[in-house]
This record gives sequence, structure tokens and C-alpha cells, in this order.
Amino acid sequence: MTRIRSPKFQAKVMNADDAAAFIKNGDNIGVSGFTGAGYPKVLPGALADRIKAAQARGEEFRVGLYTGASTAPELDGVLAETGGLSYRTPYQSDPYMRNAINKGISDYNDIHLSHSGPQVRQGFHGPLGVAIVEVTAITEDGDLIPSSSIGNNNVYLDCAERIILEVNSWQSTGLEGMHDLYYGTQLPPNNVPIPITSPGDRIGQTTLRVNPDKVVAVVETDDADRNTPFKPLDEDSMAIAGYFLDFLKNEVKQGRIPKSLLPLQSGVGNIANAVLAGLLHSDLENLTSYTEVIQDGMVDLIDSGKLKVASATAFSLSPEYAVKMNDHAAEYRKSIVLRPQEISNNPEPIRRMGVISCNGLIEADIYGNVNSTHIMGTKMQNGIGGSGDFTRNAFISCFVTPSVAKDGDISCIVPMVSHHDHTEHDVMVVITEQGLADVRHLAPRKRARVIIENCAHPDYKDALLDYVDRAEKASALHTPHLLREALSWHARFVETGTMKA
Ligand code: 0RQ
Repeated sequence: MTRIRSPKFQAKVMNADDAAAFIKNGDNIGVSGFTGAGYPKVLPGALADRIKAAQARGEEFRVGLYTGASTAPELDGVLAETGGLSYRTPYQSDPYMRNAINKGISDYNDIHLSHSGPQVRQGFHGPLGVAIVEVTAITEDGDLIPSSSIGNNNVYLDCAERIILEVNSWQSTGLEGMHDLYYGTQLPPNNVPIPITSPGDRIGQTTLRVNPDKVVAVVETDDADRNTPFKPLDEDSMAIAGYFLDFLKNEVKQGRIPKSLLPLQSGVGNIANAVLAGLLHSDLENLTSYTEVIQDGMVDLIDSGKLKVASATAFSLSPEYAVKMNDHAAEYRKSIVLRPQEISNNPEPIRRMGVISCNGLIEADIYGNVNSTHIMGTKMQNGIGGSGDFTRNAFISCFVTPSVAKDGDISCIVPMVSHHDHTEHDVMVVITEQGLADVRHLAPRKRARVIIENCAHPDYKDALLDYVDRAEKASALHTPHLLREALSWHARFVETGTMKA
């Protein structure tokens, strides 16, 4: 049966090249896609060709790209490669995109994921010319069944002047009913409380609304989502996961959180996956998750019966697990809710439900400040993503990282972070393969000792302890620092290729 059940939309079916002709130089484009899920598969390539053809004629053709979060080479990659992206927001992680950002070819506005939709809706970013949104199907009534991510799709569909839909028959029809689209949120001063008190609460409708008069083109595809397999769990990831799980169990033992924990948020990547694997082999039960992305480990937890319900905005699955999800989506939708990112990452339910957050970092300093985004303080890696939304509002906020990077030449625990994403006021627990620092009740001087003793790599421990000893002797301030020396660790790496003295 056709996925385009409304005759009104069938009349607008065309190929990707013809659809791309609706995009003009200078447009801001709001595109679906969150990690490797639910991004348009064929339109970006057709747009890239259009940009390259204009460049060959010596004409300017540049567009601004708005997404849910990072996407895939078929979207960020092909467009960034042309040099035709004037602006990019929010999170990205594509090598070509990163290069365009760090070379100053594309302006990057690294805003919190929960802010990105409302800011577009409010008009802070100017008009949105085009929305390009992948959907699973279009109903008889002209409603859109979302695909493997929602991200900012509701906002882009509401705000764009022109809309191009990609109907992807690779996406499972079993996804119908898994999504929860909340249209109650309005902009200030008309906001009302978001009625979520438990991760599985459904508060909206299962389809995306769209004004059919704004739809200029419908394109069909059957290309698969692009997801990368997870690396096999290494020793360091397993050690980090072990410390995190021991910490959670002790919180339960102390009576600070319930036996079923509190809703868990887990960042992307291998350490996060190791944490989920650790939960699978633990005796914890009746778990819930209020997070951004559903990873392989969460699917395993659902299969085992340990995870009762997971709320997110997207899947971030390996190819093997994406196929499994496609085959069994109708069953998984009993325990998975996909929401717009302005809801999945909204501070209000995160704070209300007391989420336990766990995210990766690039470096943490001895006082608990965290840099999640900038290599050596200047080069953009990916972006803040949802880490700020969750960390700032979590009941317990945790960060995980190997203690060293680049084969030990860089210590991820430093005297002072070279860029600030999460302040000491928001960071409660830091975990490396060396151990765990719970700094919730500690003043800065005590925090420094605990972070160095528990988290720093032995190759850097003495130098860090020496730094705090001398900083404390030199000044009796609340947060002792030797300012001239604080960032010299980074300078040393830039000059010599290692932070080792
Ligand atoms: O470099 O790629 O050249 O090998 O940084 O580091 O160890 O592979 O770590 O993939 O877990 O990413 C913070 C970037 C960690 C991620 C970050 C180098 C290292 C490597 C990547 P190479 P790893 P991960 C929900 C939450 C922000 C968004 C977020 C992230 C590369 O977790 O983007 O949390 N977080 N979202 O060698 C210099 C250091 C370094 C360093 C690592 N101290 N100095 N280089 N590297 N530490 C998800 C979403 O929002 C969708």
C-alpha cells in the first residue's frame, strides 16, 4: 500500500532534483534528523548538486542549516563539503561540518537543544524558508507519521514558508503510535505547565500536523538510516560503568533514591553504552529513562524487562539494532515514547522527575568545571547537544571520561578548563577509569583533592597535586589558582605535543 494515503499529497510527488529547485540562495532550512536517524536521505544530495552547479556558474548559493542534532554524511557531510552552508545550529558531529566550522566557512551557533526549537518559533533566527522533513507515511487526513526521530520537526513544519516531505518506506509502519506530539506549549507569556510526571506519560497526538498548502513537494525514498556500530566494550569503559553503577547502588542503600533509581539520561557513545550494559547485568529492576536517544543498550534493557519505559526524541542504534527495531516497532512502542526535543530536553520535566544524567566530556578541571565542546579551548568538536539541558536540571549530574586522551599525552583532568560548558555549580559527579569523585557536598579546595586523587591518571597526579599545593600557599582565596600557570598545561601540549612536564 502506498505510504502517501492523501490524494492531495500524491499530486505533489516529484523527484529530488525538482524538489530541490524550491530552495533558494539565502534560505534558512529546517531539516529533520537527530543522530543518524530520521534525516532526509535524497534532498540534501540534490541540494548539494544545486549549490555546486551555482558555484560553477560563479553564482553565490548559500543556505543556513537547522537540524535536531547531529545527522549523517548524507546531510551534514554532503552540504558542508560544498562550502555552501552559511550557518549551522544546533549540535553536529560530522567531520566535514566540523572542518567548515573551524575554518570559519560556516558560522556555528552551539545552542542548547531544548532552546533551538523555541528560538526558531520565536523568530530569533529570522524567517525559516524551507522545512525538509522525513516521515514514515502521510495519512488519509493529511497528517504525518514521524519516522525514527522527531527533533525539531514540529517547529520546522509549523514555521517554514515552504515544506518538502520525504516519505521513506524503509521506516517501519510499526512506528505509528510510538510518537507523542505535544502542541500545548506556547511561547512566553502563554506557556502552560507540561503535564509529564512520569517518563511514559503521553500528553499529545501521535502525528505531526502540517498545513498542506505549504507543502510544495513530496519525494519518495527507501534508503536506510545511517548509524555506526558501537565499538566493542573496552576495559576503561567497563571500569567507568562499574564505578557509576556502584555509586547508584550506594545512593539506593543510603536511601537517597528509590530502588528502581530515578529516570536515567545517558549521552551517546561507547561509555554510555557500557553503562547500559552494566545495568543489564546488575540486579536493578523497574528502571525508567528520560533521555534524548535510545541506544542499543536500552533496547537490551527493554528486552530483559529491566527497563520499563524509555522516553527520547530519537533512536541512535547500530545497523543491526535498527533492523531489529524496524521488525518489532509495533511491540517496542509499548515501552518507548518519542517526543519533540523541546519536550525530551525540557528543564521542567527533567527537574520534576529528578533525572540522573550521565554525559561525556573533553576535560574537567580540579574544581569540577567541565568543557564538553572545545579541543584546547578553540577547536569545536561537536557541540553542547543536550548535555546542558540535562546537567543543569538533573537531580544527580554525572560526567564520564577516560582520564587521558591522545595515548596519554593529554590529561583530561586539568587545573583550569580551556573552555567552559558546565560550571562547578552544575557538576556533581566526575568518573574516569581511575575512580569516581562525588563532589556534591564539597567546597572547592576539598573538591580539588578528591577529583585529583580519584580521577586523575597516575602520570599526572603529582603535577596536579603540586599545582594545588602551590596555588593554596600563594593565596587564601576560595578557589585557589595560579592564573599564569593555569592554562600553561594546554600551551605545553600545543607547543610540545604532550602535557607531560
Ligand atoms: O579525538 O576523534 O581525533 O580520536 O576528542 O573523544 O574519547 O572518542 O569521546 O566520543 O565519548 O566524545 C565530549 C566529544 C566525547 C561527546 C565528547 C578527543 C579524542 C577524540 C572524541 P579523535 P572520545 P566521545 C547527549 C549528550 C557533548 C554533547 C553531549 C560530546 C575526540 O560526549 O560531544 O554530551 N559531548 N550530548 O582524542 C584533546 C582532551 C580530549 C580530546 C578527548 N582532553 N583534549 N582532545 N579528546 N578528550 C547526546 C546528544 O546531544 C545528541
